[in-house]
Amino acid sequence: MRGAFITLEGTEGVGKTTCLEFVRDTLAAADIPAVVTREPGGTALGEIIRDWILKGNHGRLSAETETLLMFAARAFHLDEVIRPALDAGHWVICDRFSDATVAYQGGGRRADKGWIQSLRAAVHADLEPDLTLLLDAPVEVGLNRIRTREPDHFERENRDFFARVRAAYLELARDEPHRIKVIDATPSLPEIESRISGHMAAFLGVFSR
Ligand code: T5A
Repeated sequence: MRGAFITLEGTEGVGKTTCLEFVRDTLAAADIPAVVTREPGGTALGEIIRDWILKGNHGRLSAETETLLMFAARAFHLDEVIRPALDAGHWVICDRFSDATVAYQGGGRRADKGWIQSLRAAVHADLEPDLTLLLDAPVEVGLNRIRTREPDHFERENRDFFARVRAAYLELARDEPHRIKVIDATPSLPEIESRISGHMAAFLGVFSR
């Protein structure tokens, strides 16, 4: 039986990477080792694409080019890391996946969402996350948490851009409530972890190994 595919999503600084560690520890406590990876990234090619995009030393990068680069990195990531791990029965936890493209390039950059969904179908019609934890907070909360670091290509965007990203994420969650669990990311970390624990317990109950 293939392993479970879990993704974490949300706008900048909401705590995905912090919570990912907690998800990994929760699985480890249940004796389920997991492969942890991220997007864009997770492979040598993906990390090059990530580095190139996030550094932002490019000229005008259109929403469409950005989208295609995300899916190029994703297609390779699926072939090299995600599908082999799942097929071998391992669980995979991924920091962002295709929902991020719908939210950032579709919502934030206003690339055509129908086109993005067709790319999604072309690249991984056979595979969607089994569980997505969407950390949600007002844009200012996340941006405040990361305000002391040097902003990357996306973090240089304005508040309206992130409001559109957040709205697109919440729309996805409304469309797929069984897969996408929205977690209020504004309270303290222990409170958020307790909510994640609840979702993980329910998920572990239905996803038999
Ligand atoms: N992207 C990605 C696209 O545009 N399209 C795509 O298809 C994909 C896959 C990737 C960028 O690429 C874009 C989106 C992104 O802009 P990234 O590093 O994955 O970059 O994403 P970021 O959002 O930039 O990651 P961040 O590190 O900024 O945010 P996280 O992971 O959400 O936040 P985290 O865990 O690092 O926490 C940030 C700070 O907040 C503190 C932490 O200790 C840390 O200092 N914190 C809290 N503080 C108080 N209370 C809490 N509850 C806290 N939780 C965390």
